Amino acid sequence: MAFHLHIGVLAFPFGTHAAPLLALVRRLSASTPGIRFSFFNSSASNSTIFSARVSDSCDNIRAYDVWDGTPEGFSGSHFEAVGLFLNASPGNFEKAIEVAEGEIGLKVSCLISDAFLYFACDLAEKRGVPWVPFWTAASSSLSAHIYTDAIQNAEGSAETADKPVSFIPGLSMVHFTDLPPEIFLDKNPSPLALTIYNMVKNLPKSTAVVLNSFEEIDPIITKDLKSKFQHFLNIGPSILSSPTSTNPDDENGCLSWLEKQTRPKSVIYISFGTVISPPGNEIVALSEALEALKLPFLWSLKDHAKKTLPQGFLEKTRDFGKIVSWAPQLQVLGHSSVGLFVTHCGWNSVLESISSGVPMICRPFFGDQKLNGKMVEDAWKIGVRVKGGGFGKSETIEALNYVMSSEAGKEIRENVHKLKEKAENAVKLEGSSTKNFKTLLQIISAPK
Ligand code: U2F
Repeated sequence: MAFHLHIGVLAFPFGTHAAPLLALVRRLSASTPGIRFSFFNSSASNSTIFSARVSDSCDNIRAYDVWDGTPEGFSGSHFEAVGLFLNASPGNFEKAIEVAEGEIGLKVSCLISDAFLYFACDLAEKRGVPWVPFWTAASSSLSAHIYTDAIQNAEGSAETADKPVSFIPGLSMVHFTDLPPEIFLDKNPSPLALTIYNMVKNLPKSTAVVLNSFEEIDPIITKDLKSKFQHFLNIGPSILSSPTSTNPDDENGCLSWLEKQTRPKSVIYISFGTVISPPGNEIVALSEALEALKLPFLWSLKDHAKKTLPQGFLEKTRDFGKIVSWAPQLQVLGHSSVGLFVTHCGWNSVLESISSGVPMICRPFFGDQKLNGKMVEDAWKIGVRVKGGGFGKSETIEALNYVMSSEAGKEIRENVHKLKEKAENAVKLEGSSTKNFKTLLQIISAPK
C-alpha cells in the first residue's frame, strides 16, 4: 500500500499511558488508510499492548521499539524506571523516527505524543509539522497543572494548606492537598515533576490537546481550557466510541463467576490499576471488612500482594469472593452483577466506571489520583473516598455500606447513571466527542 502521509506517535511506556494512545491511533488509522502511523514505544510496553488482547486489523500502524534507558539487569522501582527513560529521551525517539522515515521514504507530517513528552514540541517545530499531545488523564488534573505557577504563587504554604484553589475555574471545591504532588516543585522535584512542568510551558504551542474524556463532565474546565489552546479536543470515552469487538482475555474465569452471582448490582469489584498495590496493613483491613460484610467481591490483586492477605481469608470467603491477578475490567464493570468499584482512581478506571454506570469507593495513591477521587466525591457525587485516606476496617465497612445500601448511596447511583448518559451522548453522531474527533482527523490529515 502506498502511503501519502507519515505520522509519528511517541508513547510514554508506563502505567496505562501507551494503551489509550494506541487506542486513539487505531481509531484514527481506521479512518485514514492512506496515512502510515509509526508507533514509538519501549519494547516491553509494545509487546504488552500489541499482544493478542486486541487483534490488530490496522495494517497502517507499525510499532518501533525505542530504548527505555535502563542498564542491563535493571530491577529498580517504577519511579526509577520513569527517571531513566526520561534521561534517555528524546535521543531514543529521534533515532527511531529516523529509522522509520528511512524505511517508509516519507518524513513525518505530524507528531502525536503522550503529553508528558513535551520535547515532541521541539521535534515537531524543527520539522515544521503540527504537534498533537494526548493527555491520558482527566481535564481537571490537566487544568491543575496548567495553573502550576498561580498555585505556587498563592498565599500560604501551598502543599499543606487545606484551603480551596478557588481561583481555578471549575476546581473551586478542590483543596491544595487534593492536587497532584508534581505541581509543588519546590521540594527536590522528581524527573517526572520537571517533565510535567516543561509540558505545561510547551502545551500552548501545540496544534491540539487531545483527551480521552468528554466535555460535559467538566463544562467550566472545558470552557477555560478551550481558551488556552488552539484546539482542546475531548474525544472520549474511547471505550464507548470504539468498543473492542474481540473476546476478552478471561483466563481467570471472572465472567463465568459473575454469571453465577444472581443478584443484580451485588458484587464489589476491586482493583488498583497497573502500578500500585496497597500497603499490607490496608490489604488486611480491606479483607477484614469484606469478610465481615459477606458481600460478594471480585478482587484483582497482584500476585506479590497476595501474601499479605490475612491467614485463612481465602477459605473463609470462598463462597462469596474471588481473587485474581488480572480481570477483564471493562467487561467486569459492564456486567449486571457488579454494583460497586473500589478503585485507586487512575483515570482509565474512573472513566470505565462512569461509562458502565458503576459508583466508586476511592483509595487514591499518587499523581492525579487524589484529585480524581475528590472530583468523584465532591464534583460529580458518584462515589466516596475512604475516610482517613487509607483502608481501615471500620472506615471501609462504613464506605461500603454507604454506597451499597444507604439513601445517600441511591443518589450516588442515580448520579453515575446520569453521567453515563452524558458520556453516551458525547459519542453519538452529533455529540461533542464525535465532532472533536472529526476536527482531529482534519488536523492530522493536512499535508505538511
Ligand atoms: C496510570 O494508571 P494505572 O494503570 O494505574 O490505572 P488506570 O488509569 O486506572 O488504568 C488501569 C487499566 O488497566 C485495566 C483497566 C484500565 O484500563 O481496565 N485493568 C484491567 O483490565 N484488569 C485489571 O485487573 C486491572 C486493570 C496512573 F497510575 C494513573 O494515575 C493515571 O490516571 C493513568 C492515566 O494517565 O495512568
